[in-house]
Amino acid sequence: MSVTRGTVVVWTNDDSAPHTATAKDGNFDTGRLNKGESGQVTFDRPGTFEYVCNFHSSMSGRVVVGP
Ligand SMILES: [Cu+2]
Repeated sequence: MSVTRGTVVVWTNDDSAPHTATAKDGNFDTGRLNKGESGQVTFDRPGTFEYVCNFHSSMSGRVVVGP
């Protein structure tokens, strides 16, 4: 997803399995999100931030933060 600087991104787990949104570079981590739980991260600097799920290595995404 693409967002502007300062955006708070919220991940909500609607799945029955637990997931995380964990930065590949270690800069953020929602921790374990069980069904119905949410985690949020504020993106306050520009760049491209890749993340994965700690439980399912095939699940990944990226947040692109504009200036
Ligand atoms: Cu997962």
